[in-house]
Amino acid sequence: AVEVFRKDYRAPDYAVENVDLDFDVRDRTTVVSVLRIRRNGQARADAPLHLDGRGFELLELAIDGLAVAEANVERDDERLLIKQALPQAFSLRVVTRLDPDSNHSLEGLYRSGPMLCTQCEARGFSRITYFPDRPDVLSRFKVRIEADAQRYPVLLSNGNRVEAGEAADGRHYAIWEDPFLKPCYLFALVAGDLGCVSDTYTTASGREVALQFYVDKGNEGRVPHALESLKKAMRWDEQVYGLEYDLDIYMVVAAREFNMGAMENKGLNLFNARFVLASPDTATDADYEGIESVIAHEYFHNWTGNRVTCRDWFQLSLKEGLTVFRDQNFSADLNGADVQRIGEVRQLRTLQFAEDAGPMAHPVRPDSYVEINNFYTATVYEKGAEIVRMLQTLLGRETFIKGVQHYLREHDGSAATIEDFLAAHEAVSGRNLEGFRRWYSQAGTPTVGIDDEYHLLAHTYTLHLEQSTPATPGAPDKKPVPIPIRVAFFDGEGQRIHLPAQPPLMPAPDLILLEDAQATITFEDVKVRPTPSFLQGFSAPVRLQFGYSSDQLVNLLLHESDGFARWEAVQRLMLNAFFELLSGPAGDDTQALLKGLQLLAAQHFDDKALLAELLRMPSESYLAGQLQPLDGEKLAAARDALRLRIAHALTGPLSVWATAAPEDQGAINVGRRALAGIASGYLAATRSTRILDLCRDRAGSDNMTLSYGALVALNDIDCPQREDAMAAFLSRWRHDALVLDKWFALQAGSAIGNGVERTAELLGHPDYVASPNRIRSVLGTFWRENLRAYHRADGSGYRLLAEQVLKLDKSNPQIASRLADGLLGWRGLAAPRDELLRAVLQRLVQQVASPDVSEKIHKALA
Ligand code: HT7
Ligand code: ZN
Repeated sequence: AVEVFRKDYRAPDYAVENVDLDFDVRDRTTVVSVLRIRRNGQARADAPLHLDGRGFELLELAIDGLAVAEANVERDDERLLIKQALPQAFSLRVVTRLDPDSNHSLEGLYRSGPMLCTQCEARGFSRITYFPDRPDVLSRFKVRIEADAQRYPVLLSNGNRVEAGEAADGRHYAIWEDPFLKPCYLFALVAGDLGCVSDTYTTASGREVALQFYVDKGNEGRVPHALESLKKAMRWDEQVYGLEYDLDIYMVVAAREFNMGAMENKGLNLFNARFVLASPDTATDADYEGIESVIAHEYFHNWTGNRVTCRDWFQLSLKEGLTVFRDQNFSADLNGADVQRIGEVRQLRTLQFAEDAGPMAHPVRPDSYVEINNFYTATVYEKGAEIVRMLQTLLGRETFIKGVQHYLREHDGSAATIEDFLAAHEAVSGRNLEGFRRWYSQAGTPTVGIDDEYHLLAHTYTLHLEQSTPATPGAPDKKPVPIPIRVAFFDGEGQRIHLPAQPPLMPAPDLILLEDAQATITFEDVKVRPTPSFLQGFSAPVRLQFGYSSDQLVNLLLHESDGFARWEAVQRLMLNAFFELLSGPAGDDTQALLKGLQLLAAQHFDDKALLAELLRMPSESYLAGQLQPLDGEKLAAARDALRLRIAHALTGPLSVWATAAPEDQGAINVGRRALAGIASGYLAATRSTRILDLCRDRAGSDNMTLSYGALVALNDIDCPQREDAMAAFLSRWRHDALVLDKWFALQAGSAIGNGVERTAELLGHPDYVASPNRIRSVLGTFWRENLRAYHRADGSGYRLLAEQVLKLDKSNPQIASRLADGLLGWRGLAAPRDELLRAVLQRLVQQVASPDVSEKIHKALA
């Protein structure tokens, strides 16, 4: 595999103006592709034609009706070069034969249950036919699909269906035309036997759009939530960004087998079924929120990604960071900003900070890659969204939205760069974003250290700030970045103290803008020592170090109005207590946490969902990122001890919350259920029979949030109630793949017994199938959330994961590569685990074939 560099970008020599595709679906599928090609102005007259293609049989290759001679072709496993003299405009005909049934990579054309479907981003189109598979080649597509009418009654592609009819031998066909220019990664096709749920949406300008959801037959009743979410997203984009949908039809197809969450193909989204299907008895409240946000994300791509796409894959965050930011705002507007933000930060810190600190660290706009699929990362997506959020903070929301609109207008129908996006914001704001660009080009999580000094006599309050970014692989020297730090100050009783702005370092009373490596701000006439609340709303993706006292943290927990800041305070208290319990018995830090939580429990809370978040313990995987060197077994034991301490200190309120568990939908009940789940989790740790019985009974509820919450609470407790509840759940839901995934995840994540042996047994369970969702449920949960088992000192956890990575490496490299993330961090492990894992990697690197896995392991061992 070769490394591709951003600096080597060259505009394509040839444009593909029209793409005519004919899919003849039989045991094998034959694809006839006719391309109308034109040499671009800047290209040399003798420029060869570069085409990408792999994994199919080539039956014909002709230019303007004449077969291309072998002598004029240079070919390897991945591409083909036509070197003969070419006219300025010509037609290329390529005929290929595909075997979708044996395509387990789930890229290109593949089978998912009763349908054939495609996944083309990033380079899947070149598994279908020879084509310049790069996002800056934009074409108009026309697609004819012919297939057996009984087996594949539904035939879909992008755009509008312009013709359909019967064909010979019980077959039928459909022709689709997409009027919009698009890169081939947005091409999609579906041929299947599916149920359909339809509706309509009227746009702000009064156009009627048909909405169609295609799902496995029998699942139609689980579509309404996704459908409603789509309509909400369409309305929100009109109201907030003034963006309307542009085709007459919007289709969503739910696939059982899907490598990621969903795909924004123009007018024909393909979805992992878990982000479409929901009913109260099968999906948790978290699943409902996930569906709403993924449906919105893919819809928002219609503008940020499809109408304006990326020039090359280095610009991926141009569409992904911006679209994540947009879907985050949508969810915050719909469901409440505080809890939404807390979830975002938890995810960013757990996944992205870890990535930034590991061997795969890369800038949001990477400089090079071996396998682009390895760069669909938390850095490109989530850190990319944080950068867009900071841009909005710096420019103000109104100017920011104008900037996005300006960018879309300027680049509509073309492929753009991150630079274009920033230039649009400079144009509308008149600001110079030179320093800000560094956020895109520099890897690593900046640390901001703050010290404060209060002079009792002089009544001055001084803040000393400094920033630094740690070295990342291949990038030792880092420059300062502009960091917006939202801030508020409180007195000892939790009353707000208003300190004045001090431009340019403090452009507003609630915002510090740290642009240099160091800065100092002094406030005069400050009557009492303030408790500062730094980074409200998590205004920048940094690690903030400030020596908060326990009293200050409790003060913020109880009195801050910013939900994120309250959560941050309790996280710090929990972390302090965790570290105390890691190295010895409970002491002052644990006492401070318990006191803070008791005071919190006595407060009145309308927002039960926020209260649940404040009480939730940091996850094992988050804690893993805080502990160097990492001993997973010790970590899990200290976390268990913390859970038990909290349970004993709060038994009264926890018991009240655990029992208030309503089944009905509705926002208030979502919060109550979240609280009931957290509360029963704590109480179960005390092993009280009453709560264990309650959880066993609740696990049989017809509300999946309650049922699953009860199982989570029981999951680490070795007791008959758990055994009974798990067995009943399995027999009730064995037939339902999405719910069964939950059972598998619970088993793989349980702290009971030998988790390595149990996980290995799960892989041989009669109900185990190697679908991406099931693999993630078992192996993803095992390495991310069961640190006690995964990091066993005998190295058996590492060996198990490596075996599975190797197995998948041949069939589905994308999934193999995701799992391989669990193997990369050997340097941060406590002995003897570091050497055991390194040895596993050294063996694995000899055996793997895919560039996906191999790129990561090479970087981990470097
Ligand atoms: N733009 C998509 C990213 C993607 C993908 C989706 C499904 C399967 C494989 C994939 N590779 C890349 C999804 C998104 O971010 O919206
Ligand atoms: Zn996306």
